Amino acid sequence: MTTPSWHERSRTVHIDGRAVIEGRRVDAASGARFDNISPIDGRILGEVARCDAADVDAAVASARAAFEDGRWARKPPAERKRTLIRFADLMLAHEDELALLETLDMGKPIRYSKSVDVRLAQNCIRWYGEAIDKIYDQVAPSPQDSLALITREPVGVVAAIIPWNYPMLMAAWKIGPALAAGNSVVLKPSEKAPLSSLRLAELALEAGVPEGVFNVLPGYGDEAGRALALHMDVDCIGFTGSTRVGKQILQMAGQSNLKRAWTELGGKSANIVCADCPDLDAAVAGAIGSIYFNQGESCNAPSRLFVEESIREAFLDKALALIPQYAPGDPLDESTVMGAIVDAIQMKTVLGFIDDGKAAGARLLAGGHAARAETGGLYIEPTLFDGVESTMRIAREEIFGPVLSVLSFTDLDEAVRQANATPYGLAAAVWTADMSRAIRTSRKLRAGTVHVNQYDNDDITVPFGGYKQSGNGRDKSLHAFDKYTELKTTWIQI
Ligand code: TXE
Repeated sequence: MTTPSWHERSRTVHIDGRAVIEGRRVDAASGARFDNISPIDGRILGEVARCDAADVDAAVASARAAFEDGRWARKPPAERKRTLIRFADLMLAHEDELALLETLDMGKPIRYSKSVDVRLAQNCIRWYGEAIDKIYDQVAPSPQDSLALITREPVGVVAAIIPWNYPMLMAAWKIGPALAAGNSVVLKPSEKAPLSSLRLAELALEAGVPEGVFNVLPGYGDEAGRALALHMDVDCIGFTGSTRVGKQILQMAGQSNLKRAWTELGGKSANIVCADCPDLDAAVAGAIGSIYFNQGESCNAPSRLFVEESIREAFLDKALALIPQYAPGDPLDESTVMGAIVDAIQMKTVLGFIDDGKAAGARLLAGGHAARAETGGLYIEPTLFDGVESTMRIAREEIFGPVLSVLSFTDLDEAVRQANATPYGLAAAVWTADMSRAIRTSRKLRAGTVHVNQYDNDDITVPFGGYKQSGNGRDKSLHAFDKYTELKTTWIQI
């Protein structure tokens, strides 16, 4: 028997848009729903529960009760570990289904949903599961008549609000450390891509995460999201999304119960290629591959490329030769590397930036148009502007689409100054064979991650997050536990 194609499977995959509260699939209390539209071809995948404040109250009450009775929080760490590893195993066992839901929901190519999103997400859950029974608390250097303990405790009920660009992975980055540390979680996925989060909650239950410990509420930001951020019984909120909404999240945390609030926000990352870069082909492939990966919908996408003037032409020749490989294709075809833009709003935003670049006088060398309109889906050609000035909007604002702005430089210090002249500070890169220069430059770049002679290599072992208006706190690595735990001092008189 031959394996059915992704297209065939896409017609039979089970879509359930109901919320998960207290371990059960439920409609929104109001009964309201909205259509889930696939950007691949405009088809309606199904209906999704439009949760609001009433559902938030129910999910938070369920999470609180689970936390208080200790059904998860007070389990031995080794037991939480076993459950989370089972959860990761189940994600792998269902990798095709999860990959398909992700691709249908937000348009990324199936090859990456499977080889990147599901793989990294399950690895994240597994890694935090593996870590939790290997972390020791501390004994302070206390006097002889005392014993002072410094211990970590789960913070309680954690709300996680995530975006649509890597829905499953962003869910894993939040729930991995939060659940491992013993918290209860209420996750609100983006209204644009809720399906994988809902399925994850079912797999978590099947793995043995107790009811009420992991709830998922699909819905809109200004309804379910806002109610979570303002809730008086949520102890901590982990947010990934736009800087605009990140600022509101911090305000709402302050306005309500001072819940701990962690934000991972936008970026306008600079990629600096010096004339002495060790391998020009690798620098071109890194720059092009990273900006067009995920249709440019990555918070750390290197959207500003600073190339040393003496190699600009050679660089551009090679870049333009590569770009056709990134032409958008059918996301359900395994050979496709560039998929659909998430929705009509994002499509309009990106095309608006392209018009803006043209009007401002940047030279459009590749792309610049919508594509594959005959499919009924939303696609944009990989786009490259040369001759971009730092003052142009396309060089200053986050586009979140497949648009690369090339700026050239003759003085590295000036390039670094311009690289830092942004409200953002998520990622940056420098390419040079001179290691002293690389280290000096990476120290000057004000970004949470600096890549040297590569762009996309990193893994779960290192922290991810931003300086400045790219947010606070860090996802990934053991540092993420800082966000989801409280430090307790216990001073014992002997
Ligand atoms: O993000 P939002 P959107 C940037 C990117 C993109 C722009 C808009 O530039 O073009 O943001 O995308 C929830 N209270 N990034 O509109 O609105 C919302 O429902 C509480 C960068 O999707 O920030 C979703 O779950 N929650 C980013 C989440 O917040 C609210 C990734 C993110 O939505 C809310 C995504 C409110 N008032 C977009 N309003 C990155 N850097 O990774 C919205 N939400």
